[in-house]
Amino acid sequence: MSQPDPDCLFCKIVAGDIPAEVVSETEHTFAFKDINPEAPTHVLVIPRRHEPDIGSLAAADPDAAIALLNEAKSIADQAGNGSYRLVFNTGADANQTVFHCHGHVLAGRSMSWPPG
Ligand code: DGP
Repeated sequence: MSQPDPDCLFCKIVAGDIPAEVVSETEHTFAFKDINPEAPTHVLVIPRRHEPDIGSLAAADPDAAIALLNEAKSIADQAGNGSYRLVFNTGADANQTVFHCHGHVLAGRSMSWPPG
């Protein structure tokens, strides 16, 4: 298991050092409400282990990556009618601002394509 990054915001949320509205906890994952919701349901699903993005998580710990996808579906299923968007902003040009892997589970409203 990799060590938490002491400078990482989401590692601090997993550790309970920064408060968050927790939605679920599993062996591999931790989920909490986004502080700036963009939909009626906007939950961040993250791995407990510190990896910067979904690609590095899948390479380092495939079980954790699969667990994250399963938990995202579970959260979306609880949100409503089966329609949801799962977004992994990856890299600064894709608007990733927190470099601890996270999937945005967005549901509860109609969405357009392409995203901005
Ligand atoms: P991204 O741009 O994909 O890196 O998304 C980061 C998200 O993290 C953004 O939607 C806002 C959310 N966020 C940032 N700081 C906090 C925080 O302290 N608490 C919570 N709950 N969410 C946060």
